[in-house]
Amino acid sequence: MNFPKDFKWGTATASYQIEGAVHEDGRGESIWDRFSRTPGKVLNGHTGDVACNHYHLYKEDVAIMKELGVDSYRFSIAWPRIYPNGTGQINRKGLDFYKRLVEELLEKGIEPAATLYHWDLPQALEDKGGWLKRDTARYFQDYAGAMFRELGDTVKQWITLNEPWCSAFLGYGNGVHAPGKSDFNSHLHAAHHLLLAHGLALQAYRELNLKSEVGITLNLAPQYPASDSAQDQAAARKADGFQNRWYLDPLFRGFYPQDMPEFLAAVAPVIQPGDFDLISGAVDFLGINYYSRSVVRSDGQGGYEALPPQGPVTHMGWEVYPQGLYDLLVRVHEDYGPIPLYITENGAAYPDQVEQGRVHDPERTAYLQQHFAQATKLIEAGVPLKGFYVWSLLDNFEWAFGYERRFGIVYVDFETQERIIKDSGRWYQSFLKGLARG
Ligand code: JJW
Repeated sequence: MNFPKDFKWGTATASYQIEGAVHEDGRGESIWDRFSRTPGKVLNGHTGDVACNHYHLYKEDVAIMKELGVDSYRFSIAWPRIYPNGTGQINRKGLDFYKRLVEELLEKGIEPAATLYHWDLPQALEDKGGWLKRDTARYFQDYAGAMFRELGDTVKQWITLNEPWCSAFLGYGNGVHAPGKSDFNSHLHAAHHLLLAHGLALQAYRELNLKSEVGITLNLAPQYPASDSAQDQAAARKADGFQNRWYLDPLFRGFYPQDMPEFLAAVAPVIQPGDFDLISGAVDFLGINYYSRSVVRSDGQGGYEALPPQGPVTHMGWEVYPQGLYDLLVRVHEDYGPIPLYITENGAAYPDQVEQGRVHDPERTAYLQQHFAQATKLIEAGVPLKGFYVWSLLDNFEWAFGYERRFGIVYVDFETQERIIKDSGRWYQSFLKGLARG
């Protein structure tokens, strides 16, 4: 496989999923601490209290990345470590953790890429209404601005939000994620305030004239019609509007999709003049998290439904469909580009087991290999794909599934905190060794 010399290869994680140490150094409560303690919300009642204990083992984890040979590490900053109540005075001890982490990465020659919001909203802000409230976007701007000033260009890539569709819909629309609210219309208020938070953070970033890059990460999934019928094609277009265009259009065109009247009516009350100018401010790149696709058909009543997976699935039940990565990025490039693209997450969960100190995970290796092959094809087709981050460095807290879904290329024994590089991690290591890199 051929990749440009400066193509960035990385691994990705997120604060609540790996850090643990939830009561240390003045960290405040997040919505995921509260949600995971609510009976019935997370499989087996798992919480992020200890997770991978990365807060204490970060040096070991950076050493593993050095051994793998990655160029870049995508992590996230926990807002409640910086502002335990969401706003006010910086908690220096919390910030110091990220300063230590960044220093360790730079010392080992690994570029830090930081996400500012990967779902761990301070509970104190949720108590005031969370993302349903416009003020939360303002508090996010203050937090983001402080991080840009404190860490600045030591972080090479800044990502404002991770997967706002998940924060808005799973958090406020169907209640599967924290804070566990379920009201379809108001989830679009949350989505709007998240997009506004991104726009305000972008404004704060531009004021500082930093040399690093700033962008946003969306979880996008191509929606294929089940047949050529007009009904199924319209169904796929609707699903695409909900999953993809509702975020891409405001960011890159400055308005919501006009073919979605119910959505437009629901969001109208929270839109204020000037919002779209902020939301559509120029980003340096778009991050895309790609895992799978959907095939959808009309339900015969103006709505749509997804077909069962059409091929092999991962432990998440998600179809393995590498071609979808290609189709998706070509489409994003054509409809919204030109804009540099990064795959900020791609990877697969499988039920791994340790056998004599080894973890044999040929399916994960195949998954990665097939998706890397699509990345080569994209570059050959002229799509400005600049990097690829494997989700995840470590097995970790997979949200509503707790520790029962292992996405790592490094196995974590959650009893002993022992790390074992899986066969897929060894494969990634030899793949990286074989590349000509500048
Ligand atoms: C959808 C649940 C029905 C994470 C979903 C649940 C049921 C409509 C992986 N990406 O751990 C999507 N991940 O933190 C970010 N991506 O629906 C990083 N998407 O709703 C990874 C979960 C997800 C999901 C999980």
